[in-house]
Amino acid sequence: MNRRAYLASLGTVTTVGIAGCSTVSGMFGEPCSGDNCDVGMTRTEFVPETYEISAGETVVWKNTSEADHTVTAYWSGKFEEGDAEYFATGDYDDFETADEEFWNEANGTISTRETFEHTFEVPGTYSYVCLPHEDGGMIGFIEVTE
Ligand SMILES: [Cu+2]
Repeated sequence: MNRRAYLASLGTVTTVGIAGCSTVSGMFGEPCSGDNCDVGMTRTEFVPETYEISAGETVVWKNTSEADHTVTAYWSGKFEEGDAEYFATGDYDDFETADEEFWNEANGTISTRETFEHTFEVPGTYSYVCLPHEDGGMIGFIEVTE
């Protein structure tokens, strides 16, 4: 094979590879990779659905999809495991406020490539939801061990 033909075939392979990748991430989202985030998002799921950490560690969510999402903790008032701090994109203090702000004003979302983080001090299992995709089952869990 001469050099020109070799480069031409290389170019074809590379183009196909990139097109395949961007289609997958664009349409379906992708998991986080590297040190930038822990939980990624597809159009209708948190990836991974369950994420485990030790108390005192910080979880970073990143919207790795093309859709807007929320990360909204699924409890109100006092958390059953102790005085854990409530967490939600938009930094609301409770689920009712986050729910109202989203459905009335579309507030509290994170857009493509935006991140949200929360430090978990109290051990326990935390469930959270994406408000616009709750019906589609977009629910996630953070397992915090001692
Ligand atoms: Cu969502």
